[in-house]
Amino acid sequence: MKKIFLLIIFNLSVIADYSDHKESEIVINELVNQHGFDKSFVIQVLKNAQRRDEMLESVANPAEKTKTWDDYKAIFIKKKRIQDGQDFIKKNSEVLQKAEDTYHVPKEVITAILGIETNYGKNMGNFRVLDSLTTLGFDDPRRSKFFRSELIQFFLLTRENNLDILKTKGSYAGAMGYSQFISSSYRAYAIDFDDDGYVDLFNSVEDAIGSIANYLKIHGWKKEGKIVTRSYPNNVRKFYKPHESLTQFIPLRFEEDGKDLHFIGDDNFRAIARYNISDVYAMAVYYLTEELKK
Ligand SMILES: [Ca+2]
Repeated sequence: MKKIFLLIIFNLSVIADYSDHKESEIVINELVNQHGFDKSFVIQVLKNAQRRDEMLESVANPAEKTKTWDDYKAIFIKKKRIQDGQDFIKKNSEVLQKAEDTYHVPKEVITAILGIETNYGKNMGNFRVLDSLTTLGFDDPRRSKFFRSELIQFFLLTRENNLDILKTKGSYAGAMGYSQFISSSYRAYAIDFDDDGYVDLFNSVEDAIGSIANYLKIHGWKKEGKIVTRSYPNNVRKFYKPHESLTQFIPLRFEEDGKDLHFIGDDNFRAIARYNISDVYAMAVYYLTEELKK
C-alpha cells in the first residue's frame, strides 16, 4: 500500500495537468474570449505542460539574492567573459554602431548585457517556456499572478511570431533568446533590427542588439547620462545639485573584497535595473562595460 501511495505522489509532482488546475479556467477564458484562441487548443497545450519543481526553487532563490557581490562578480567579471565580449564587439561592430547611433546606448553596455544574460548567446536556457510559465504561474506562492500574465503573453507571442509553443525554450523564468526577454517584453520592445520583416531574438544577433538598445532607451537611458558615480558614506549630497530630487539617485553599497564601496546609481543605472530588477545585476553590467571599454 505504502509503495503505491508514494508512486502516485511522485507522478503527481512530475506531471501536473495544468488544464485542470483550479486557476486555469481564468487563463483559458481570457485566451479564448479576449484573444480568440481555440479552446481545445489551449486545453491541449496546458495538458502538455509539465510541472518542474526546480523552477519554484530557482525563482525563490535567484543568484542575485543568494550570492554575495564578490561571488556574483566572480561569475561574470572574469578574463574569459571579457575576452569573449571584446571578440563579440569586433565581430558585430557594424550593427553595434548602428544601435549606438540610433538609441545612444554604447556598444559595450549592449555587449555586457548579452554577456551576462546568455554568455553572448551561448546559453539561452534549456527549459520549455511553457513548463516555466505554467509551473510558476499556477504553483508559485508569491508571483503566480505575474507569471500567469506572462503565460498569456507567451500564447500571444508564439502565435504572432509563429513559434512552436510546445518547443520554445528559455530560462527557468521564461526569458528567451540572446537577450533573455520575457514574453511581454518581447512583444513590446523587441525590434526587427536586421530588416528581414521578422523579430527573432533566438537566431538574429542583430535583432537582439537592437532590441536591448531599444529597451534601455524606452526605460530612461540618457545619452550623456551616467550609470554610477563613486561616492563615500555620509557624503552623498556632494554628487547632486540642490534642485534635483534625492529620489532620482540611488545610494548603493557593495562589499567587495572585505571593503565597503559606495556608489550613486544614476538614470542609466535605473534603466539597466529595469532589465533585471537587481542592484548586483546592474552593477555587474557596469563593471563588465568598463572592462570592455579598456
Ligand atoms: Ca529580424
